[in-house]
Amino acid sequence: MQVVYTPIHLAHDIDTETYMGVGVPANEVAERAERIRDALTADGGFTFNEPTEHGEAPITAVHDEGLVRFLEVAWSELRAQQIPRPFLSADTYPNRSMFEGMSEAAIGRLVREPRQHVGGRAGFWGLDSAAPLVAGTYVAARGAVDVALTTVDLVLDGGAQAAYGLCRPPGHHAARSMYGGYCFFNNAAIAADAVAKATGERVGIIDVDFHHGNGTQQIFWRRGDVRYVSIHADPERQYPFFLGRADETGEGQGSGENLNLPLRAGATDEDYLVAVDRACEALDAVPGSVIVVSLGFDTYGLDPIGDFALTTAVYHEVGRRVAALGRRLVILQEGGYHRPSLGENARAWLRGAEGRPFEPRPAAGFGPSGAVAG
Ligand code: Q9C
Ligand code: ZN
Repeated sequence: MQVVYTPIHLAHDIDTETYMGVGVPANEVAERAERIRDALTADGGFTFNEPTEHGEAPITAVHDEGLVRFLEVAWSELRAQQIPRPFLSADTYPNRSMFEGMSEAAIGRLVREPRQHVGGRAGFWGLDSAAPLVAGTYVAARGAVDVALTTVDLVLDGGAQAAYGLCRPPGHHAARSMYGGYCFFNNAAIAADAVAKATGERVGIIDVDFHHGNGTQQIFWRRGDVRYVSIHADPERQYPFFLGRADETGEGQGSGENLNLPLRAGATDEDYLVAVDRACEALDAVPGSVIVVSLGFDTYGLDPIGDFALTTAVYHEVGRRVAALGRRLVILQEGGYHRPSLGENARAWLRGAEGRPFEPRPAAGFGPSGAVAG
């Protein structure tokens, strides 16, 4: 399988995130992508490509230009304002109740980007404090978009039946005018929009990250040309909390084009495959030749922030079932934070998507017990 990877992601060099006001060791770290790269290299069945530059136009096709400009200058503003922080995180967010009783028209006028303080600006553009921004974040996030768009090129122009973009930072929590949840630009949404425009066909997205892809849902909410289907932890108990429920189905042209399949804590391989079959049915009903996959491994049983119980073997089966739709696949990496298993889980999924068998490699750090060796 063709793979797109760039070391530019290393510039997004994160070691700490904030969780409920306290600094904790970061989950979304560079080692994640390096582990996956190493495992795919060792496998021998993957061909690596460098991304090509695709510029800003495909980004502003789905994101507000103000978000792009803020992310571009945020780090230098933090430094210029002499706020001694190892990373940028917001001070104040515009909670919706701040505007309670004001008309929609008034709110549209009053909720505006503060011109000066970077902590207020980060609150205006940001969803949460879990997406630390450092000196190299913007360059790395642009690199991840180029990875996604180069993966699209391999599928649309290169004749690949499936290709994998090792995007880092991930993207599915980033909405049109918002970053958050370790995400800055929505790689999968940018890719799906590019596919829709290039082919004139309808596009399906299947999001199998542990978390609901609120950003992707928001971006395509009213669009009839992109169907978004997501299997994720019920937002009653898990991030992003405020979107991802089963009754969110889209509006206008997008009415019926959004399908959320929330699952309980402890969801097993069997539970998950039932949801995968429902998701595949919804995608099978959409005409078109390309499906974008938002691929996460935070569904794994040992993931430090997920609460599902999936095993490596099920990823091979999920990849197989998604490929069985018979569409070309643009597979893009989202989350997954149990670092020792990431390489094996990626190998399992991608080999399944290519119809190749998967033999686990115990040497990768796992005994058959699933115990973590390294
Ligand atoms: N105690 C993705 O998987 N909250 N983003 C983490 C940890 C944020 C996940 C709380 C989770 C964001 C791409
Ligand atoms: Zn996730």
